[in-house]
Amino acid sequence: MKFKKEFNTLKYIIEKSDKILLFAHSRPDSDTIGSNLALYYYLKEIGKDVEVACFDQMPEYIKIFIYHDLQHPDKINLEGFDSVIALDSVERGFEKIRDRFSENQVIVLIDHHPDVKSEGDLNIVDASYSSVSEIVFDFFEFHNLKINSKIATLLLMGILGDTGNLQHSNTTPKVMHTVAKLLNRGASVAKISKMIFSSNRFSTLKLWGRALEKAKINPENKMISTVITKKDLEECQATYEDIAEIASILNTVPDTNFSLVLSERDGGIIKGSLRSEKYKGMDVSEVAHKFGGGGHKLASGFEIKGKIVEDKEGWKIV
Ligand SMILES: [Mn+2]
Repeated sequence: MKFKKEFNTLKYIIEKSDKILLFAHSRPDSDTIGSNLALYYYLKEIGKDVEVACFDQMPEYIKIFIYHDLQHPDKINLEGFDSVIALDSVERGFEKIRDRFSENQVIVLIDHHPDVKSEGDLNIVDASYSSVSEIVFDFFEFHNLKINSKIATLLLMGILGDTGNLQHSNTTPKVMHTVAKLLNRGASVAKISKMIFSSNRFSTLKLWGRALEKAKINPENKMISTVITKKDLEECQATYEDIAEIASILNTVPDTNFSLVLSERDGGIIKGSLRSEKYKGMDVSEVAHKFGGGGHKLASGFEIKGKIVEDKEGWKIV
């Protein structure tokens, strides 16, 4: 197992801390919530004073599964914590509060995103992990910590979320073993499948409809792409959260190499989300880098200045 030394250090840090802050990434997903809450319940169990902080609240589809009040970082006393553990959030929200901690507060970073440049006092960062929930599971297993069914369910939720229900190429044999172990510890598949299959809001489906209708395939590079304007979001009463899945859906079309979803954001920014599948043999992070972005081989993103203009012929970026 990787991170033996780090897992020992983390356990030591936890033992020495009375008050611990956990941190989830902005617009939280099931991995950041699953890993944060799994650790939260463990730390509570051993008598620690713990809070989970995040700049945003939990999305509806997770709320129907488990509810937890996430603390806005501006509304809690950050100086009061002995240590802080940022899970899945290193450069996705945590950088905004990082400088507000002092020298004698211990900072732990646990992440699986590539291109993570920040460093804490302890870094457990590895892009070969499917999810932070998988890393947290390894920590529990390494120290033989009790994984009850609640913790098992949360970690499984995180792993399923980040592997697209074990469909993405990050579903390694080790992930499958971890899933089996979590099921053995009582993770509730019924609960999770209910969450997965009842998670689509009406607004999400309407937005998907728009995006799929506008999709086009470039025969040269076999890119399948579409656009979402602010008007689309307003008319469907959808949010940015509803955009996430579209790039993956587009990828299911045979004979395409990768997908691109361009969506209008505030301040004249267009966000590009790139996705591909391992069998397609494409590295979308190369495309993202060309536009000053970054990410994984199979999931990347970038931001450009511009506007999406639509007319009878279709759409273009100006
Ligand atoms: Mn993650």
